[in-house]
Amino acid sequence: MLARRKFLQLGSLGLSAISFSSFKLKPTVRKPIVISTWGEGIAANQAAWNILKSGGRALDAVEQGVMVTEASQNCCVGLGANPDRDGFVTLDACIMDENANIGSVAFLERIKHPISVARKVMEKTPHVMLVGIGAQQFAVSQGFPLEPQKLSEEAQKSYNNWLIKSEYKPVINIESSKNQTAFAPKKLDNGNWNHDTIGMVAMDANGNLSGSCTTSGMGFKMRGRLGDSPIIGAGLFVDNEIGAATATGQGEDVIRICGAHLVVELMRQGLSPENACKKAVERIIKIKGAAAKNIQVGFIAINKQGEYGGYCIQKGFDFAVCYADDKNFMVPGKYII
Ligand code: SD4
Repeated sequence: MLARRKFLQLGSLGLSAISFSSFKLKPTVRKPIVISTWGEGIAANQAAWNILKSGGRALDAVEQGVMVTEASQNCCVGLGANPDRDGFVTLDACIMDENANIGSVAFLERIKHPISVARKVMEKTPHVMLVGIGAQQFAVSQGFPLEPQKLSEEAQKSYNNWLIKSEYKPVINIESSKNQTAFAPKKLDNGNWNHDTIGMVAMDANGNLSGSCTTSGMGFKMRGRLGDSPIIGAGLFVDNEIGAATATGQGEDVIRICGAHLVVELMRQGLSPENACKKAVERIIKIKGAAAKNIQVGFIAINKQGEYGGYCIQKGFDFAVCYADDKNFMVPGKYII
Protein backbone atom coordinates (compact mmCIF):
# COMPACT_ATOMS: atom_id res chain seq x y z
CA MET A 1 0.00 0.00 0.00
CA LEU A 2 2.77 2.29 1.08
CA ALA A 3 4.77 1.44 -1.99
CA ARG A 4 1.79 2.08 -4.24
CA ARG A 5 1.13 5.48 -2.62
CA LYS A 6 4.79 6.44 -3.06
CA PHE A 7 4.60 5.44 -6.71
CA LEU A 8 1.48 7.57 -7.23
CA GLN A 9 3.11 10.55 -5.54
CA LEU A 10 6.23 10.22 -7.63
CA GLY A 11 4.15 9.68 -10.73
CA SER A 12 2.12 12.80 -10.24
CA LEU A 13 5.24 14.78 -9.47
CA GLY A 14 6.87 13.44 -12.59
CA LEU A 15 3.80 14.15 -14.66
CA SER A 16 3.47 17.69 -13.43
CA ALA A 17 7.14 18.25 -14.16
CA ILE A 18 6.65 16.95 -17.69
CA SER A 19 3.47 18.92 -18.35
CA PHE A 20 5.04 22.07 -16.84
CA SER A 21 8.09 21.86 -19.02
CA SER A 22 6.16 21.00 -22.16
CA PHE A 23 3.71 23.89 -21.73
CA LYS A 24 6.13 26.41 -20.22
CA LEU A 25 6.58 29.32 -22.57
CA LYS A 26 10.17 30.15 -23.31
CA PRO A 27 10.89 33.58 -21.83
CA THR A 28 11.63 36.10 -24.55
CA VAL A 29 15.16 37.41 -24.52
CA ARG A 30 15.49 41.18 -24.69
CA LYS A 31 18.36 41.73 -27.13
CA PRO A 32 20.28 43.60 -28.17
CA ILE A 33 20.63 45.65 -25.00
CA VAL A 34 23.24 48.01 -23.57
CA ILE A 35 23.45 49.62 -20.14
CA SER A 36 25.99 52.01 -18.67
CA THR A 37 26.71 54.00 -15.53
CA TRP A 38 25.62 57.59 -14.86
CA GLY A 39 23.96 60.24 -17.04
CA GLU A 40 26.83 60.22 -19.52
CA GLY A 41 25.59 56.73 -20.34
CA ILE A 42 22.78 58.10 -22.52
CA ALA A 43 25.13 59.43 -25.20
CA ALA A 44 27.43 56.45 -24.82
CA ASN A 45 24.52 53.99 -25.13
CA GLN A 46 23.38 55.77 -28.27
CA ALA A 47 26.73 55.16 -29.96
CA ALA A 48 26.70 51.55 -28.77
CA TRP A 49 23.09 51.10 -29.90
CA ASN A 50 23.92 52.25 -33.44
CA ILE A 51 26.29 49.29 -33.67
CA LEU A 52 24.01 46.79 -31.92
CA LYS A 53 20.91 47.59 -33.92
CA SER A 54 22.66 46.89 -37.18
CA GLY A 55 23.76 43.47 -35.97
CA GLY A 56 27.21 44.57 -34.77
CA ARG A 57 29.24 42.84 -32.11
CA ALA A 58 28.81 43.72 -28.44
CA LEU A 59 32.59 44.14 -28.20
CA ASP A 60 32.56 46.94 -30.79
CA ALA A 61 29.53 48.50 -29.15
CA VAL A 62 31.07 48.71 -25.68
CA GLU A 63 34.33 50.10 -27.05
CA GLN A 64 32.75 52.76 -29.23
CA GLY A 65 30.11 53.60 -26.66
CA VAL A 66 32.53 54.62 -23.94
CA MET A 67 34.81 56.38 -26.44
CA VAL A 68 32.11 59.06 -26.64
CA THR A 69 32.55 59.73 -22.93
CA GLU A 70 36.35 59.57 -23.10
CA ALA A 71 36.32 62.20 -25.85
CA SER A 72 33.92 64.55 -24.11
CA GLN A 73 35.55 67.60 -22.60
CA ASN A 74 32.37 68.20 -20.70
CA CYS A 75 32.92 65.21 -18.51
CA CYS A 76 35.34 63.82 -16.06
CA VAL A 77 36.22 60.57 -17.80
CA GLY A 78 39.27 60.86 -20.05
CA LEU A 79 41.84 63.60 -20.52
CA GLY A 80 39.47 66.43 -19.52
CA ALA A 81 39.17 64.97 -16.02
CA ASN A 82 40.55 65.87 -12.62
CA PRO A 83 44.26 65.14 -12.17
CA ASP A 84 46.04 63.27 -9.41
CA ARG A 85 47.39 65.29 -6.49
CA ASP A 86 50.59 66.03 -8.44
CA GLY A 87 48.56 67.58 -11.25
CA PHE A 88 48.66 64.76 -13.84
CA VAL A 89 45.65 63.07 -15.42
CA THR A 90 46.17 59.30 -15.34
CA LEU A 91 43.69 56.96 -17.00
CA ASP A 92 42.64 53.34 -16.46
CA ALA A 93 40.44 51.11 -18.64
CA CYS A 94 39.58 47.51 -19.33
CA ILE A 95 37.54 45.49 -21.81
CA MET A 96 36.24 41.90 -21.91
CA ASP A 97 34.52 39.92 -24.65
CA GLU A 98 32.29 36.87 -24.91
CA ASN A 99 35.24 34.50 -25.11
CA ALA A 100 36.81 35.77 -21.87
CA ASN A 101 39.42 37.68 -23.82
CA ILE A 102 40.59 40.58 -21.68
CA GLY A 103 42.72 43.68 -22.01
CA SER A 104 43.56 46.44 -19.61
CA VAL A 105 45.67 49.58 -19.24
CA ALA A 106 46.34 51.59 -16.13
CA PHE A 107 48.22 54.70 -15.04
CA LEU A 108 48.19 55.73 -18.68
CA GLU A 109 48.97 59.38 -19.49
CA ARG A 110 48.35 61.59 -22.55
CA ILE A 111 46.28 59.07 -24.53
CA LYS A 112 42.74 60.05 -25.45
CA HIS A 113 41.18 56.59 -25.73
CA PRO A 114 42.47 54.19 -23.08
CA ILE A 115 39.64 51.77 -23.86
CA SER A 116 40.97 51.28 -27.39
CA VAL A 117 44.48 50.74 -26.05
CA ALA A 118 43.03 48.12 -23.67
CA ARG A 119 41.46 46.40 -26.68
CA LYS A 120 44.80 46.44 -28.49
CA VAL A 121 46.46 44.88 -25.43
CA MET A 122 43.80 42.17 -25.63
CA GLU A 123 44.15 41.57 -29.35
CA LYS A 124 47.79 42.29 -30.12
CA THR A 125 49.82 41.17 -27.12
CA PRO A 126 50.23 37.94 -25.17
CA HIS A 127 49.43 39.94 -22.00
CA VAL A 128 46.28 41.25 -20.37
CA MET A 129 47.48 44.40 -18.63
CA LEU A 130 49.98 47.16 -19.36
CA VAL A 131 50.64 50.10 -17.06
CA GLY A 132 52.33 53.48 -16.98
CA ILE A 133 55.06 54.35 -19.42
CA GLY A 134 54.99 50.85 -20.93
CA ALA A 135 51.28 51.20 -21.70
CA GLN A 136 51.95 54.61 -23.24
CA GLN A 137 54.82 53.32 -25.39
CA PHE A 138 52.61 50.46 -26.58
CA ALA A 139 49.80 52.90 -27.40
CA VAL A 140 52.15 55.08 -29.47
CA SER A 141 53.50 51.99 -31.25
CA GLN A 142 49.91 51.18 -32.22
CA GLY A 143 49.42 54.62 -33.73
CA PHE A 144 47.66 56.44 -30.86
CA PRO A 145 48.79 60.09 -30.82
CA LEU A 146 50.41 61.48 -27.69
CA GLU A 147 48.19 64.34 -26.55
CA PRO A 148 49.60 67.50 -24.92
CA GLN A 149 50.17 67.33 -21.17
CA LYS A 150 47.63 69.96 -20.26
CA LEU A 151 44.70 70.10 -17.89
CA SER A 152 41.28 71.06 -19.22
CA GLU A 153 40.00 74.45 -18.08
CA GLU A 154 37.53 72.83 -15.64
CA ALA A 155 40.14 70.47 -14.23
CA GLN A 156 42.66 73.29 -13.82
CA LYS A 157 40.08 75.25 -11.84
CA SER A 158 39.26 72.37 -9.53
CA TYR A 159 42.94 71.53 -9.11
CA ASN A 160 43.74 75.12 -8.14
CA ASN A 161 40.89 74.94 -5.69
CA TRP A 162 42.15 71.66 -4.27
CA LEU A 163 45.70 73.03 -3.93
CA ILE A 164 44.50 75.64 -1.45
CA LYS A 165 44.26 72.99 1.25
CA SER A 166 45.96 70.11 -0.54
CA GLU A 167 44.12 67.89 1.89
CA TYR A 168 44.25 64.24 0.95
CA LYS A 169 40.70 63.15 1.60
CA PRO A 170 39.28 61.75 -1.60
CA VAL A 171 35.53 61.54 -1.99
CA ILE A 172 33.94 59.65 -4.87
CA ASN A 173 30.42 59.96 -6.22
CA ILE A 174 28.70 61.08 -3.06
CA GLU A 175 26.08 63.34 -4.48
CA SER A 176 24.17 64.78 -1.58
CA SER A 177 24.97 68.40 -0.88
CA LYS A 178 25.75 67.70 2.76
CA ASN A 179 28.75 65.70 1.61
CA GLN A 180 30.00 68.19 -0.94
CA THR A 181 33.49 69.50 -0.46
CA ALA A 182 35.57 71.71 -2.68
CA PHE A 183 36.74 68.67 -4.55
CA ALA A 184 33.75 66.34 -4.32
CA PRO A 185 31.68 65.69 -7.41
CA LYS A 186 29.83 68.74 -8.56
CA LYS A 187 27.19 69.50 -11.13
CA LEU A 188 28.25 70.49 -14.62
CA ASP A 189 26.43 73.06 -16.74
CA ASN A 190 24.68 70.30 -18.64
CA GLY A 191 23.23 69.00 -15.40
CA ASN A 192 25.36 65.88 -15.23
CA TRP A 193 27.47 65.02 -12.23
CA ASN A 194 31.15 64.98 -12.89
CA HIS A 195 31.81 61.33 -12.30
CA ASP A 196 35.16 59.83 -13.10
CA THR A 197 34.04 56.63 -14.73
CA ILE A 198 31.81 54.98 -17.27
CA GLY A 199 31.16 51.24 -17.16
CA MET A 200 29.14 49.62 -19.94
CA VAL A 201 27.86 46.07 -20.56
CA ALA A 202 25.97 44.88 -23.63
CA MET A 203 24.42 41.86 -25.31
CA ASP A 204 24.28 41.81 -29.10
CA ALA A 205 21.69 40.32 -31.45
CA ASN A 206 23.60 37.02 -31.40
CA GLY A 207 23.26 36.88 -27.63
CA ASN A 208 26.95 37.54 -27.00
CA LEU A 209 28.05 39.70 -24.07
CA SER A 210 30.91 42.16 -23.68
CA GLY A 211 31.84 44.97 -21.31
CA SER A 212 34.07 48.01 -20.95
CA CYS A 213 35.08 50.32 -18.14
CA THR A 214 37.14 53.52 -18.39
CA THR A 215 38.06 56.15 -15.83
CA SER A 216 40.34 58.95 -14.75
CA GLY A 217 40.07 57.41 -11.28
CA MET A 218 39.55 59.21 -8.06
CA GLY A 219 40.22 62.95 -8.42
CA PHE A 220 43.34 64.13 -6.55
CA LYS A 221 44.39 60.56 -5.83
CA MET A 222 47.94 59.68 -4.83
CA ARG A 223 50.22 59.44 -7.83
CA GLY A 224 50.23 55.85 -9.08
CA ARG A 225 46.93 54.94 -7.41
CA LEU A 226 44.70 52.47 -9.27
CA GLY A 227 41.10 51.74 -8.51
CA ASP A 228 38.82 48.92 -9.59
CA SER A 229 38.11 50.14 -13.13
CA PRO A 230 41.08 48.54 -14.96
CA ILE A 231 40.89 45.35 -12.91
CA ILE A 232 38.98 42.50 -14.52
CA GLY A 233 36.75 40.95 -11.88
CA ALA A 234 36.56 44.15 -9.84
CA GLY A 235 35.38 46.96 -12.15
CA LEU A 236 34.14 44.66 -14.91
CA PHE A 237 33.32 41.02 -15.51
CA VAL A 238 31.63 39.12 -18.33
CA ASP A 239 30.60 35.46 -18.46
CA ASN A 240 28.91 34.68 -21.73
CA GLU A 241 26.85 31.89 -20.15
CA ILE A 242 25.47 34.05 -17.36
CA GLY A 243 25.72 37.81 -17.66
CA ALA A 244 27.94 40.85 -17.25
CA ALA A 245 28.48 43.49 -14.57
CA THR A 246 30.42 46.68 -14.00
CA ALA A 247 31.06 48.97 -11.06
CA THR A 248 31.52 52.60 -10.17
CA GLY A 249 32.37 54.42 -6.96
CA GLN A 250 35.10 53.90 -4.42
CA GLY A 251 37.35 51.45 -6.23
CA GLU A 252 39.20 50.29 -3.14
CA ASP A 253 35.99 48.80 -1.78
CA VAL A 254 34.96 47.27 -5.09
CA ILE A 255 38.32 45.50 -5.27
CA ARG A 256 37.88 44.29 -1.69
CA ILE A 257 34.96 42.07 -2.75
CA CYS A 258 35.98 41.38 -6.41
CA GLY A 259 32.75 43.26 -7.10
CA ALA A 260 31.81 42.68 -10.74
CA HIS A 261 32.84 39.03 -10.59
CA LEU A 262 30.78 38.59 -7.45
CA VAL A 263 27.72 40.06 -9.15
CA VAL A 264 28.06 37.63 -12.07
CA GLU A 265 28.55 34.67 -9.71
CA LEU A 266 25.43 35.69 -7.79
CA MET A 267 23.50 35.74 -11.07
CA ARG A 268 24.88 32.25 -11.76
CA GLN A 269 23.24 31.17 -8.51
CA GLY A 270 19.91 32.38 -9.87
CA LEU A 271 19.65 35.96 -8.64
CA SER A 272 18.24 38.63 -10.94
CA PRO A 273 20.71 41.33 -12.03
CA GLU A 274 19.17 43.77 -9.54
CA ASN A 275 19.30 41.34 -6.61
CA ALA A 276 22.84 40.29 -7.47
CA CYS A 277 23.94 43.95 -7.45
CA LYS A 278 22.10 44.45 -4.15
CA LYS A 279 23.85 41.49 -2.48
CA ALA A 280 27.25 42.79 -3.60
CA VAL A 281 26.47 46.24 -2.20
CA GLU A 282 25.32 44.64 1.07
CA ARG A 283 28.60 42.82 1.34
CA ILE A 284 30.52 46.10 1.13
CA ILE A 285 28.25 47.67 3.73
CA LYS A 286 28.80 44.70 6.05
CA ILE A 287 32.56 45.05 5.75
CA LYS A 288 32.59 48.83 6.14
CA GLY A 289 30.09 49.08 8.99
CA ALA A 290 29.31 52.66 9.97
CA ALA A 291 31.93 53.96 7.51
CA ALA A 292 29.72 52.80 4.60
CA LYS A 293 27.82 56.06 4.80
CA ASN A 294 30.98 57.92 3.75
CA ILE A 295 31.38 56.07 0.48
CA GLN A 296 29.45 55.34 -2.67
CA VAL A 297 29.61 52.18 -4.77
CA GLY A 298 27.18 51.27 -7.54
CA PHE A 299 26.90 48.09 -9.61
CA ILE A 300 24.94 47.46 -12.80
CA ALA A 301 24.36 44.14 -14.53
CA ILE A 302 22.57 42.32 -17.34
CA ASN A 303 21.86 38.61 -17.75
CA LYS A 304 21.41 36.37 -20.78
CA GLN A 305 17.67 37.05 -20.83
CA GLY A 306 18.38 40.74 -21.31
CA GLU A 307 17.14 41.61 -17.82
CA TYR A 308 19.01 44.50 -16.25
CA GLY A 309 19.43 46.01 -12.80
CA GLY A 310 21.56 48.21 -10.59
CA TYR A 311 22.07 48.95 -6.90
CA CYS A 312 24.18 51.34 -4.87
CA ILE A 313 25.08 52.15 -1.29
CA GLN A 314 23.39 55.51 -1.07
CA LYS A 315 21.03 57.69 -3.04
CA GLY A 316 22.39 59.47 -6.10
CA PHE A 317 23.61 56.81 -8.48
CA ASP A 318 21.73 56.24 -11.73
CA PHE A 319 22.33 54.31 -14.94
CA ALA A 320 21.29 54.40 -18.58
CA VAL A 321 19.48 51.53 -20.32
CA CYS A 322 18.95 51.18 -24.08
CA TYR A 323 17.20 48.39 -25.99
CA ALA A 324 15.37 50.16 -28.83
CA ASP A 325 15.65 53.30 -30.98
CA ASP A 326 13.18 55.06 -28.69
CA LYS A 327 14.22 53.35 -25.48
CA ASN A 328 17.36 54.94 -24.07
CA PHE A 329 16.49 56.12 -20.58
CA MET A 330 17.83 56.69 -17.08
CA VAL A 331 17.05 54.36 -14.19
CA PRO A 332 17.64 55.58 -10.64
CA GLY A 333 19.77 53.04 -8.79
CA LYS A 334 18.01 51.58 -5.76
CA TYR A 335 20.00 52.18 -2.63
CA ILE A 336 20.42 50.75 0.84
CA ILE A 337 21.35 53.51 3.27
C1 SD4 B 1 37.92 54.46 -9.12
N1 SD4 B 1 35.81 53.42 -9.52
O1 SD4 B 1 38.94 54.87 -9.66
C2 SD4 B 1 36.61 54.53 -9.89
C3 SD4 B 1 35.98 55.87 -9.61
C4 SD4 B 1 34.59 56.08 -10.13
O2 SD4 B 1 33.02 57.64 -10.92
O3 SD4 B 1 33.82 55.17 -10.35
N2 SD4 B 1 34.20 57.32 -10.33
O4 SD4 B 1 37.91 54.02 -7.99
